[in-house]
Amino acid sequence: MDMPHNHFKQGLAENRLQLGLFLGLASTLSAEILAACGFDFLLIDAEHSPNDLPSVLAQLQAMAAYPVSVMVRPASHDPVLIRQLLGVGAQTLLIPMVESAQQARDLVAAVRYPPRGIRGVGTALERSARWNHVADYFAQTEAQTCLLLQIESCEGVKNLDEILQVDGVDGLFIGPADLAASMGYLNQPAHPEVQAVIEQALGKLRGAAKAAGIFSTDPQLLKKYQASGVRFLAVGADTQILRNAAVNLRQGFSSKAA
Ligand code: 3PY
Ligand code: MG
Repeated sequence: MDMPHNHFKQGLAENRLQLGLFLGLASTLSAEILAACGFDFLLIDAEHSPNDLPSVLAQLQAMAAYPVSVMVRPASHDPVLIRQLLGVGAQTLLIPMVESAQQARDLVAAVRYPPRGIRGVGTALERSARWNHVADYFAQTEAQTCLLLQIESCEGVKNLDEILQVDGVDGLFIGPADLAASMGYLNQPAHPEVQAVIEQALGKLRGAAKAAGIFSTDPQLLKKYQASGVRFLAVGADTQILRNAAVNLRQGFSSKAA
């Protein structure tokens, strides 16, 4: 059988804006519902959400039949965890809290097989190779893997120029919440000083070989980010959509009996 194609990576290469949502509900049902809603990518979050390897696998399986790209955000840079996530079939990884070129190089090595990297070989046991049904798996896997790193601290911003030079990184994603916290503006991602740093970082990424991405739910900020050349945008989270829809529904009713 054919190697699964990474449409998200292709979209970035063709300069097509990729719109997505974070998935934090750790539910195959809600993942499958959202998979049919027209987003380019859905990001299974295992950094802040209660997702583990089996729940990531189950959601990948639930969404496999739908025309959506799936990304996974692991909780750490651990190459063992990264190997396992790639093994269950994640093709695009978003790695949080990358602060140096060395960390970026280590992460590139974690997603590549020797001699270019350190990923362990076990395709007979792995969904990534469809248990060896994909005949030319080793020839194709690097081209179908997409590595995205999060820049979300003062240190990461300081080292952005060097991180941008690291071969094998496909995109850099600004995390406004953590960046704001790192700058001393906890819970104020829209603070003008935070926005100035984000603008500067996006300016460096414009025209660079690596795609820029960011998260926001603020329509004004999203417009601004889009105008500054961002190629992948996370515009919400399943948890937040559910919460807001439930609050709005409830608010439409009076508590008083007629
Ligand atoms: C952040 O804002 O810190 C994120 O990781 C997601 O956008
Ligand atoms: Mg973050």
